Formats: sequence, C-alpha cells, structure tokens
Amino acid sequence: MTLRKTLASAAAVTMVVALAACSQAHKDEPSAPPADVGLNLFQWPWTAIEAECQTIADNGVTWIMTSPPQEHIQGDAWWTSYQPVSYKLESKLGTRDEFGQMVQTCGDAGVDVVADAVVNHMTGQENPGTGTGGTAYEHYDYPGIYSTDDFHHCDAANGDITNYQDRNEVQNCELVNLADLKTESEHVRTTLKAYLDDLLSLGVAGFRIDAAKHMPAVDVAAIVADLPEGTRVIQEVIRAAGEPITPEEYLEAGDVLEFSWGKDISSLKVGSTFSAFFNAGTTSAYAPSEKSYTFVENHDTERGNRAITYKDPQYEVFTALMLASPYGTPILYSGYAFADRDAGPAKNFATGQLMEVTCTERTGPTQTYLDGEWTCQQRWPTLVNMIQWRTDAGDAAVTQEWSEEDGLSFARDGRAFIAVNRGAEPLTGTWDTTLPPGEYCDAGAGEILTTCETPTLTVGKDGALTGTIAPYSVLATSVSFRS
Ligand code: LAG
Ligand code: CA
Repeated sequence: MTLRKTLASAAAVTMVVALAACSQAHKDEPSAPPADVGLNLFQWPWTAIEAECQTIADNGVTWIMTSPPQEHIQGDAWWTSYQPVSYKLESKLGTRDEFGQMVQTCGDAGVDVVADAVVNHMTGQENPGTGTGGTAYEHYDYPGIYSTDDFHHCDAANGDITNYQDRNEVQNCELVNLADLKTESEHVRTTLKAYLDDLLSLGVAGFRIDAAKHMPAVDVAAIVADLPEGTRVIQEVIRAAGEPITPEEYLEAGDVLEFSWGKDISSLKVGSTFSAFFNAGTTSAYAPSEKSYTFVENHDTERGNRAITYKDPQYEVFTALMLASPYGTPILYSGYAFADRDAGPAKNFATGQLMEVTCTERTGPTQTYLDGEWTCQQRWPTLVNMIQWRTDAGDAAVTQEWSEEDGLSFARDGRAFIAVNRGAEPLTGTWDTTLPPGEYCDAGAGEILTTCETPTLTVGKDGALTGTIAPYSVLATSVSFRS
C-alpha cells in the first residue's frame, strides 16, 4: 500500500517538540544478534577509553578503534601519532600497561579493540630526535629495528610522492617525507608481524592498516597472513577516481574503509537531490558490503573541506542514515573540537600530560563545542538509539524509499523506519512505516531509550505514521521502541 507523503510548507507547520520520557525498562522483542558497530576514538588516552568502555558497551557499540599505540615522535600536534619511532607501546596516549589494561577492561565489557597500525613508514623528521618512549632515532635509522637499507629511497622530488597516477611512486616513495619501509623485505615484514603479534598478545581483536594504499597489496597480505582467523583487518585505501590503485586489489588481504560512501553522501548535505542517498553503496563503484566499513567523518576527512563533520548541523542526520543503511559496517567517530588543523588534544601545560577526557552534559548535535572539547558521539542519544534500530532492522530489506526536497525516509521492512530532515525548516509528513500498528517512542527525541514508556508516535493499522521532524533532525522508530 502506498500512502501519500506530504511535505508541509514551513510556515504552516507547528513544530512538535517531542519530549519523550521513554526510558528504563525491558524489551519484549525477540533478541536479534547485536549490530556490528564500530567507534573510532581519535586521540583518546588508554585510561580514558578504559573508563568509557562500559558506557560504550551499554550504548551498543561492539568494537572501538584506537589511535596508533606505538612509540612516536614528540610534539603537540595530533599527527605525531603517525610517525613511529619504535614498536614499544609507549605513546602520548599511555603506557603499555595502560593499553593492556584498557583492552582487558573493554573486552570484559564486550567491546573489542582494533588498533591503528602504522606499518608503511617511520618518521618524517630531518633532524635526529628522541621518541615518546625514550628511543633515539634518525630519519632512516631506528637502532635495533631498521637502518637505511630497510627504506625506499626514491629519485623523485625529495623522494616524495607527487604523482598519484604512478603506482610505483605511490607505493615506493615517501608520503609527506615519511621514511618508507621496504615492506617487500623479509626483515621488515618479520618486524611488522612481531608488532602485530605483540598487540594480539594483549588481546587486540584487529587492526586498521594505516596508509595501506602506499604498500603493494601483496605486502599487506604477507604482513597479515598469519593473523588468527577472525582478526579484523581494515585497510585504509582511499579510493580516488582515475587512480590506478583501487581498494578492490586489497580485498584478498582483508576489508577496506570505503571512502566513497562518506564522500558521496557528503555531497548531499545541502541542495543536491537527496534521493541520491539510495544509490550509495549499491553500485560497483563501492567495495562489496560485507568487506566495507563506512563512516561519515574520520580524523583526516574532518580536516579536509568536503566532509560532513561534527561542525555541521546535518551531521547527526547523516550519521543516523549511516546506521540505518544496510551497506557496510558503520564506524562512529568521536574526537575533539578544533579550529587549528594540527592542534592535538588539550594538554595540561604544567604537567605536559594530556587533559582528562570528559564528555560534557551538553554532549549532542546542537552543541557548539569549544576548541579542545571532546565530542563524544558515542553518547548522543539519537545515535545510541539508532544502534538499537540497526539491530532491530537486521537483514530486513530497504523498502518505502521516499525523498522530497530536504526530507528522506525509508523502512527496513516490518522492523524499523526512519525519516530525516536535512533542512532548516520543520517537515511534516505521513509515511508507510511497514511496522506493526501501535504506539512507539521516537529514537530521535533526545533521550536514550531502553524501551518505550511514554510513546509519542502512533502507527496505524495500515502502518501509517504522521509526524513532524524538527530542522536537522531524525524521526525514527523500530520494533524495540514499541510501547
Ligand atoms: C594516514 N593514512 O594513510 C593517516 O590517516 C594520516 O592522518 C597521516 O597523516 C598519514 N596517513 C601518515 O600516516 C598525518 C597528517 C600529516 C602528518 C603525518 C605524519 O595528516 O599532516 O604530516 O600524519 O605525522 C606531518 C606534516 C608534514 C610533514 C610530515 C613529516 O604535516 O608536513 O612532512 O609530518 O614530518
Ligand atoms: Ca610504501
């Protein structure tokens, strides 16, 4: 049955402020396997992650991804994490013991830990220095680990990658001056495998492979070949139109971050035809769903100028759509607010230590974060509810696709329904939810729901729901949120 959808004119609409107080009780729906949802905790220190892990688990996240744990160059910028000095787990984010404790505590809470493995390169500093673990280094000399013969030395300008059309250069020259490891060599591979094994011994469940595109796929495959079955291997291969190196080459070695998904939806932030959302992930322009990880924002894209970031009012709408989409495995992002691209997480200048991480009471999409404040998306009520929504949706098909101007909606047949408003004016509509008739709570109403006690949505016998969505907001519900 098709219902007529109406998009009310902004002026005629009375905004429904849904102050749903649905909270704390049981779920009487048959329990579905929890949705696989990751959370990228950018620059979170290990002790802070450990303290947050129970909340992360309670909010439905099944695994987290950390910043790189190895020893790195000193400095205030966040990106010091991406210049390894040794594989000692002594970084600005904490000690080996703290890392191990965190992995343990998170594991006990049911949250797996994926570590960001920087394996393509070492430092990019011209001058000698000392790393965060006290290890002395030079650009091509890391005592006891690597010396100059373990690196590629290119003839290209300064040895740097300049031409992304040249496969050899992209993989065997230097990415922004970072000493490029001969990942084809036995010694380098053995050293990198030992590093991954060490992290596994502490209980890590997988790896983000940093700069995977800058290593031949066979090299990555060799490095991860002996990892135990089921270890997550998430390769960072940034897809770019017209480049010879593609994510597809890396699917033998593991899974990939599908950059195209976030890039394509970011063009829908405003103006362009919103219904194009339904194409994201559906064509051969994307890696297969079961091998792909999706994200709206990551630490690199939020520093670029095209992505949707925590600074955008539409951010929560698009993140909710990611959680509602059947394509790929979604990764939420949680970092800190910044104005300066290089700025690291806040430090206590007296001690030089990173400031404690706190999620403010004001955490959420309407918040204007001050520079340095942690954004804590893992606590935003709508996103937390959408994780339950994703679990409820399971493998139900996408149906009832509808879009008009700033509105977009769809159902996951018989299980879940979402309608969003990416625009600045309220939007009223009537939709076919495909849900069983009854009273429901709204996942987008600003409270974390564990069940529905004070419903604000009515689904009629025909599955129809009439509602109003505030600007930049989500109206969503699913079988768990039925009262
Ligand atoms: C990545 N994936 O492939 C990371 O996601 C990305 O954040 C890393 O760049 C990059 N690859 C290397 O691991 C980041 C910053 C860079 C920074 C680099 C090394 O985006 O800005 O470069 O980490 O710390 C910095 C300076 C450069 C300088 C270089 C070497 O910005 O100007 O040439 O350090 O000293
Ligand atoms: Ca390389």
